[in-house]
Amino acid sequence: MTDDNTADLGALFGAADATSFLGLETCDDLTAIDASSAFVGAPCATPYGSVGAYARNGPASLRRAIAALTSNVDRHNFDLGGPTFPDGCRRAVDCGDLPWHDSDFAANRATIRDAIATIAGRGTVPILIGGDDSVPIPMIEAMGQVGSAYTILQIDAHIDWRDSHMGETHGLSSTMRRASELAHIERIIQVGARGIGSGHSSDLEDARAWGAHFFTGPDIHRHGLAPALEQIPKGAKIILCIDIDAMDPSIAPNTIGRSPGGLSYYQMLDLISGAAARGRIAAVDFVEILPEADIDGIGGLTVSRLVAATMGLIARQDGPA
Ligand SMILES: [Mn+2]
Repeated sequence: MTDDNTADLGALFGAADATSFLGLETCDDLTAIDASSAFVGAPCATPYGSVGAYARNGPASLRRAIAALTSNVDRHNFDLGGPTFPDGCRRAVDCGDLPWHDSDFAANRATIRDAIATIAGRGTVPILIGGDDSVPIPMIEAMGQVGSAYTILQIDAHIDWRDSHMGETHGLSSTMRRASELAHIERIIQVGARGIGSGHSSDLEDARAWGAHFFTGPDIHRHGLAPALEQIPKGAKIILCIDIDAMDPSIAPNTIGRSPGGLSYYQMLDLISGAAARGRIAAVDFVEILPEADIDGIGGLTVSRLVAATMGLIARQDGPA
């Protein structure tokens, strides 16, 4: 029982205090990493001056949110039809949070780029946990050091095609525009856009002219997920860019850009597993995690469980070692 006399799931299951996500093994030396995927916290990359590093506590909040399940990591996960990490499959590790600076944004981006290139270069799928939505820009850049011809599946309430916002070209409203400029990004599929964001209609026109494929929030609710998944080429190398505001605020209120009409937990999971079934997940980010905006831990619960399920899907990509 906790101090306020409410029963606690962690106490019920016998969970120990967790300093790592899901109680996973930690990895301090990225050059020696041996895992199917890696939780990498990135509190900050290129924040806008008006708001600063508002999502800096995102990674720590997910470790806290799933701490009650640390003793249950090997139990049956009904989201996956087996244990999160099946026998013989490589497990995930937690690499902690990357160091960051509140004014040297180029240094933040270099830190993220180096970490992602090292991890992905070892055959481990990085799962970058933000931080705001500027964090994926250096991650997407880094993937060009280990491969080519990637498909991005972006799941987000916003399209992020601003060329610049408040004089900053590497901020969270420009993520997909910067990705589109990279030679190793072949295709961009964007799912979940809805309501009013920071983009202009001309940004959407630019994106369509580039060849980006859009499946809006209303499209998904009316026509399902299959049309979006069918746009992923068979055998594609996939970079999953997940802004948690893609989800409905009723299940993920822990974000700054809440927008009604969002996706459900199983629509998110089915998009991720559907992508894995089409090709191979090469890198993932979950961003815009703002625990200060959460309501009774509901968003932390949703996002941390989705990250754990994603780790399980990635562990299954290579099958037993
Ligand atoms: Mn967004």
